[in-house]
Amino acid sequence: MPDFNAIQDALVHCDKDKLLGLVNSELARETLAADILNQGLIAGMDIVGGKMENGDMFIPEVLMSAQAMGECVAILKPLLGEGESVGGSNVIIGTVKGDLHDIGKNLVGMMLESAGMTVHNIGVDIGPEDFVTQIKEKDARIVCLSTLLTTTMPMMKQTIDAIVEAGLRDQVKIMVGGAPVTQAFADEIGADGFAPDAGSASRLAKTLVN
Ligand code: B1M
Repeated sequence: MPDFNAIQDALVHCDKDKLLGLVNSELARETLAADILNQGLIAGMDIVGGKMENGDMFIPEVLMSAQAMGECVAILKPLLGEGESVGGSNVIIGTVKGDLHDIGKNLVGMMLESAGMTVHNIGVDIGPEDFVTQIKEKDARIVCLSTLLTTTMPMMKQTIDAIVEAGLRDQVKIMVGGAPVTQAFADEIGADGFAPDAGSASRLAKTLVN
């Protein structure tokens, strides 16, 4: 039986060495990478979020957990295949201005890459004008906007408005996501699609380009 609780516990206690050891031993036991990610790491990060909210964990500790998770995700990355591939689609993915969260956005980028798309991960705290520049430079067909903060959700609308103003709206499909984002919000701001997690983001991207 996989021990996802031990993975969650090591993540919550910011114990990177233990966490890496646990992830590697689950892989050696042939536990699926997607299960380690979803039931171990993402579930553990939810506990971290609750503790952060209650004041039981502070920013430096949360950062250490996030960094440890990032290293584990890098190990899992080659094993997170997503079925049939869709080549040739240039994707820009970034976290909108004012927001520095990047783990979920990076996971979405990885899933799109494993679906065969060319992904340009342009980072965090990206302003509308930088998205516009990158769409032009990379000749993008899909733009993915991520945010985890309710305070930066309006920045998604501002980014879409800037893409419209730059005359690029017909060139790109725009996907939005991140914990506070909903389908209703995506509709309200004029996005082409919303996905609640990395797996569905990859499926949505395939639908949008076909
Ligand atoms: Co922050 N933080 N944080 N944080 N942080 C949250 C988001 C929060 C919910 C914690 C809490 O209070 N419970 C809260 C937001 C509250 C709100 O706005 N409603 C919060 C806050 C308040 C803050 C600060 C303001 C704290 C402060 O300074 N007082 C600050 C903001 C800094 C800033 O951005 N300007 C801050 C800082 C940080 C750290 C730097 C310490 C660190 C980030 C490190 C990093 O990313 N490199 C951090 C972390 C780690 C979290 C939590 C604990 C975990 C986030 C995470 O990585 N989850 C988070 C609480 C939580 O989410 N439970 C929290 C795992 C990740 C796999 O999930 O990112 O949701 P997620 O991504 C999912 C889906 O959302 C979706 O797919 C992903 C994979 O399945 N998805 C998309 C994401 N993007 C998508 C795009 C798509 C489609 C799907 O299409 C385009």
